Amino acid sequence: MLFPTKTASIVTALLAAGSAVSASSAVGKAKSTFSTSVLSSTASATSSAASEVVSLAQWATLGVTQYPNIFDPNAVDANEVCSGYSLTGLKTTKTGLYGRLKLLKACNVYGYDFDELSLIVDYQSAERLNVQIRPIDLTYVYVLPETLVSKPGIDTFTPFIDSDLVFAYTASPFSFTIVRKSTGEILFSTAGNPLVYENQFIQFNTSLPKGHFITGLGESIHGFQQEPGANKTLYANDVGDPIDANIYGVHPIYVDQRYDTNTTHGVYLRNSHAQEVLIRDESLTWRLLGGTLDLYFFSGTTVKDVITQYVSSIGLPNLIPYWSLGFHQCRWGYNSSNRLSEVIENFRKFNIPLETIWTDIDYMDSYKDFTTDPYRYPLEKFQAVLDDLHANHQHFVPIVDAAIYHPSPLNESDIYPVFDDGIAADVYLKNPDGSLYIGAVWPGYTVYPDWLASGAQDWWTKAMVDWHQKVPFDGIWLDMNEVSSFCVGSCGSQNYSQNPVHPPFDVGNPATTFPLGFNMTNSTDLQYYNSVWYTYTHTPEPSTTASTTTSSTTVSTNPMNTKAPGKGNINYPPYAINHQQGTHDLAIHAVSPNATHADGTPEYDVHNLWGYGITNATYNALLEVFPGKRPFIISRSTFPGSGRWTGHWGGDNSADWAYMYFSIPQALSFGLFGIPMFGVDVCGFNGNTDMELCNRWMQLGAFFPFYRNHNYLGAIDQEPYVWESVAEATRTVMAIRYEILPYYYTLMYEASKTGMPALRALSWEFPDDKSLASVETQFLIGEAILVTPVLEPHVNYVKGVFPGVPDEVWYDYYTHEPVSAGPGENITLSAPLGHINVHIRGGYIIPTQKPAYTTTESRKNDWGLTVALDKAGSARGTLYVDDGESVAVEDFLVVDFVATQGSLYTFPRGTYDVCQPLASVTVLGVDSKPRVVSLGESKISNFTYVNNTIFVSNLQALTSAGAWAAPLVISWV
Ligand code: MIG
Repeated sequence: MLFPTKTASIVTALLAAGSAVSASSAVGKAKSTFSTSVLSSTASATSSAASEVVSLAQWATLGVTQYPNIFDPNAVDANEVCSGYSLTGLKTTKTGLYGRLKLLKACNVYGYDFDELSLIVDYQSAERLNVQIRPIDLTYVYVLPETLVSKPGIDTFTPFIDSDLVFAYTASPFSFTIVRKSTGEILFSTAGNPLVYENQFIQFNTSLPKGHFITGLGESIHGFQQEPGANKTLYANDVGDPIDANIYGVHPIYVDQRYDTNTTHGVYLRNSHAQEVLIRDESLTWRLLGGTLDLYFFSGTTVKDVITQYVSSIGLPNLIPYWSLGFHQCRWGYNSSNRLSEVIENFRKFNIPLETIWTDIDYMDSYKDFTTDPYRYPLEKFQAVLDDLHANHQHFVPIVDAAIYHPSPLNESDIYPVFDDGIAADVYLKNPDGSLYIGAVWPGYTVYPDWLASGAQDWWTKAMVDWHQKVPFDGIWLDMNEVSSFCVGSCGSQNYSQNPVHPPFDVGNPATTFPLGFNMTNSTDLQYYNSVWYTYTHTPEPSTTASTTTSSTTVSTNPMNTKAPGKGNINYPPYAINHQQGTHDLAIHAVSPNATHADGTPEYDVHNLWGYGITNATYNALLEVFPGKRPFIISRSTFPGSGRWTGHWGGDNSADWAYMYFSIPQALSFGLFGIPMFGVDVCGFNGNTDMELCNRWMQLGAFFPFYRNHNYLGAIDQEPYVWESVAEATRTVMAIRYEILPYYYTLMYEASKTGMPALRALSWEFPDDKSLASVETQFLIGEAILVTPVLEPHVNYVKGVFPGVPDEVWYDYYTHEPVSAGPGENITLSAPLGHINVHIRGGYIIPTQKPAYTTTESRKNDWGLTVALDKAGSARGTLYVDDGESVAVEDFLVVDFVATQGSLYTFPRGTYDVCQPLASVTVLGVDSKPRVVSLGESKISNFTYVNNTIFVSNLQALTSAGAWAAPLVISWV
């Protein structure tokens, strides 16, 4: 039960009164108890008409205990007991090879062995080779449709001779090897291990060189490198960011970074099933619970090459709207429209830029999508808040949850047209018997859109378009789309008339934890800490057994094949993956694998694509809501290709230093996954943050593409104005972020054209320096800006390396002093609280614009250029400008900058009109004071020269036609 009577009435009274008192702290005092029936009944008032509200019992969430194979010391090793296949009838085709693989001897290790497979090798382009292996009899095999997930195709006819990659094989037992032609290096080899291809278990291995450096394979909270011993479970999971476990998204791609031999390459497995990848000293083992082997090898030879090759083949990321680079404030617990406007005003009062305010599920009427709570967010008041916001060039993004509330047929006033429309259009997932699949999420028992149903898009688009007329949002935040369900199986099938039911656990309990190193003398924090308490009890009940599916008539010709063909046991597959949830049942916090799509596909085959489906549908819907404008979406669950429609946030991290640290490898990984618009919950989601952590994090987050502060319902407030020091640190860092927005936007544009993300690992930019491979405490923005954040408490310094020295020169962003560091030297930089180290790389020119409160306003400000000279006195850079919002950009401007031998040249081209003048130019690394500075023919008298830096300002009068209206030459001699 969620709200015992007394607490519930207090909460309800507070909410109805629109009180600013946080409901979360009151709710937190509720003592949690669980009844022994499926539903526990308690008198509780909510804003819905139901007077009797029940909670789902906790045991309905438990599932059936599975023993993850990777933990089982007695687990059968398929490599030991299976014999593999033998290759026959190999033929060359126009683009590669075709052959058949015959099962040597069935091993039935975790399923039914397929007798015969086809092998297709395609030389797709000079840099991409595709190896496909799949059963000849595809009756029960899910073949991922090209219409659903892009399938890299054959670019142009490439005679094999052009390919950098070569497919070699051994016929029996079959194994294959991918070799780089130019160097002879083996990139990938299954030699020595059998191919195992069963209906519910496919396994292949590749050998890896000792000391390998593998990155990718997500989503998980993990260091950047997938080191030997790492086990990656790839199964979309609604869970609060555990370390080293499966979380929201699935990205079966890795980069094998090889130094010395110039053989860095990438491997992508296009498959939507649950997977596990085991990385060991000299091998990588890939296990799949179904589908086909559709492997792509990208030849590199640098990581940047692999990224652009991979990302352009799965789909380039969309260009984000300019405004989305502004700062976003969110929290779970903005429990009234009054509170929302108070927060917006507070940002203004404290002069901290706020571009976008977000609302979590608090705004909804009983947690139903496309509704607003009549008491907490009365529509007219809410609309007034949003009108004000828009008048001030600010934006609004609401959460939209994945599941759709199922109204109770027993309650005539339980009306939910969105649900009814979906029934009419037949767009919900079903049980195998054709009845509705009914799980449970926040609103109670819910149904789930089936993105494979033909009417789903139109239904979703209509819901979005209609709702936007009432609640003028600017973008959409997609949550719970793994897709999550709080109970195992279709628990609502017999019970939905009890709706609304509460979730089977407490919500909003104030966490009693503070970050590592939390300073207990901080009286504000401590007071709060002492004022909260939390009790948790539970009475688990034995679980029910869920249904299974097994059927087939095809029989193997192999006498050893004792297992039945068919789909197998899809709810409880023989190979148990390490799904990081309670009993490891695949249906915990997820719709059950036997939920069925319109075309008959069980969720088992496409679970990892649910979030991808809703993202695609939302993108299309937003194109209707905002014709011609770029949709802005942040989605929790992602898959290869999601970047075409959405950005991503790192999910439910904790307000702890470790999670701030992990935000960097997670961001780098998402760059590689083709989703460059990435950020995490700044200051931390779960648990209470504190002043020091939030100070450091607001500064670090300012350099991520997506910059959003968000936290948990029960946690203390953490808007940057809550602490004076955080407010100050935030203003400082936001001034930098907004100043370099033209540079950042140019990088996001580049990402949308090439796939190369804005936020980069040092090793990507300096691919020859092996010592940089594992650096994940620093990162680059593009090629030119190096960020070295403090990631630990109670220090006033930070250590960092400066790649490329002594050939490269790095200037302190604030002082313009060049850094003095030796090659590979980890030097100590001063980093008092409120200061983040940022360095500009010599050789680069950064276009800037004077910061303002919103991006709309900053885009109207004067321009500047920061020219950081390299050792030879040269630099270059690029600027891309457009209207910041059109999908089909007609007018744009590209300006190339070159500085050499005492002159800076600008080369604008394009039709986008920029009327703001160029106000200032700052040149770093000038050896001696110039006698004359001039712009074209005009001499400029008021320049200054300090610290080897020339500051030229007040150029407006000379560039009043617009900074980039014509080429300029600025010289210093
Ligand atoms: O079950 O909407 O990751 O950002 O605040 C939790 C409430 C549901 C999970 C999201 C989080 C969000 C929260 N949601």
